[in-house]
Amino acid sequence: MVDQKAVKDALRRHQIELPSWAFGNSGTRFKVFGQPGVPRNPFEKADDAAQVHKYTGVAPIMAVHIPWDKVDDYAVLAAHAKSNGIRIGAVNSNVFQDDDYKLGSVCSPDPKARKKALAHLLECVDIMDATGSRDLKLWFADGTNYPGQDDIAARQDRMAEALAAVYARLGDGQRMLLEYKLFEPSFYTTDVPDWGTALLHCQALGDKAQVVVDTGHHAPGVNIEFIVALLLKAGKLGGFDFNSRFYADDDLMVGAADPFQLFRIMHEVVKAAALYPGQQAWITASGGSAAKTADNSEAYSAPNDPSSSPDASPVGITATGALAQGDAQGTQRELRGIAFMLDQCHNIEPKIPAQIRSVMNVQEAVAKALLVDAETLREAQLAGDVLGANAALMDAYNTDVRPLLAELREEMGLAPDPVKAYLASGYGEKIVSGRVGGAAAGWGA
Ligand code: RM4
Ligand code: MN
Repeated sequence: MVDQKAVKDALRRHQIELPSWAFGNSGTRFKVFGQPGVPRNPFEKADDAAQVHKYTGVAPIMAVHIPWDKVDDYAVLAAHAKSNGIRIGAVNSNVFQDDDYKLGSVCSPDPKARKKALAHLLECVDIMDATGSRDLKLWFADGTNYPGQDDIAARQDRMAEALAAVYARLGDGQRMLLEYKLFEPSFYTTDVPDWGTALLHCQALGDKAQVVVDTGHHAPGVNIEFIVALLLKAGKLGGFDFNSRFYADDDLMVGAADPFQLFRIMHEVVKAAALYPGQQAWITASGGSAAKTADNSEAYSAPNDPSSSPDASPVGITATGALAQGDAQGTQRELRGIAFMLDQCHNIEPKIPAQIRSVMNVQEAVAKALLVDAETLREAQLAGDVLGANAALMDAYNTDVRPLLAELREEMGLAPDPVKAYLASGYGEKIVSGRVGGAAAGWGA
């Protein structure tokens, strides 16, 4: 049996980062349907993000996108966020919306375009200094449309050169997260199309460079949890961009299209003790002949509460010593602080409730992953009990965790139903009547 209190403790500690751009207008290349009351500047985006945190209690971070969130003084923006109970998270660079980037940014054959792109990336690190952000998130639209258009290998060299220059500029406690994407806007090659390419670059750079997995950036059918498991093992998973998709990079609400996939991903995260810094280690299936210890049922005990799990091993070492200790500790050090970000657009649904729903969807997947009975699963796996092992996973997935989450919210002093509480608050009406005049924020603004 899994300890419910320990599950709740873990859920309380797991934080989700919101994208500023989810609060602005968005659409497809066919049409942007504007919504009344959307923010007109980054300060109003922070106000809206703070609402999501207010009703969920686990989303105190807002990522920014530059120049969409350009302000005169980023320290003022950070202070504004702080006064609303949130902070500024990842700084997302934007080297894809300028005429100079027609042939790419850091990979462009044109040295002027490369120089301009690099200057922007370095400016983003300056912004991190001002906001106190830990993460620089790099996504490049770079690529080519036609065979022969440019030299694939030479473009990799240009990418590596730019990344190295940015890496050298990072300060203590700052990381760069490299995001890959299969295709779009380029249709023949993309310069960072997959996790292998991203990982090679990050490995060449060093500890402060890690990979971001955007769940919408793979070919259909790709086993994302496998990628997650390997990046976790390598200590190179820096963060997620969560969203869901039916076809390509749909940017729909996370957990909407395939909640089972989200659960499988979070199962890997929980197993790797990477849900939050200091998460107590999970018992792994690679335990081999490792002896069962007294604290197996406490696999999710609060990490800072040794009394709840007297036999618990230090963070990074499984209770059974299942992983080689050196590996586990090394991996844990690299993993500290995976950014669980949302990267979504709410084209037709109201934005703030959609973000609240998305946070709830992530929490449901995490709760189910935490409910997997580690010991039962491990025993079945080691015994070659295919059906038993699968059942251990499915039992957790099929648990209705909504009552547990409602209870947790009440314990946190929150309403049990965050969407309902937000809708009843009148904030939605207030921004519609209050935000008149000025230009609504949106893609490219
Ligand atoms: C890209 C990628 C980035 C996001 C932009 C808006 O496809 O997912 O993370 O910042 O879109
Ligand atoms: Mn993304």
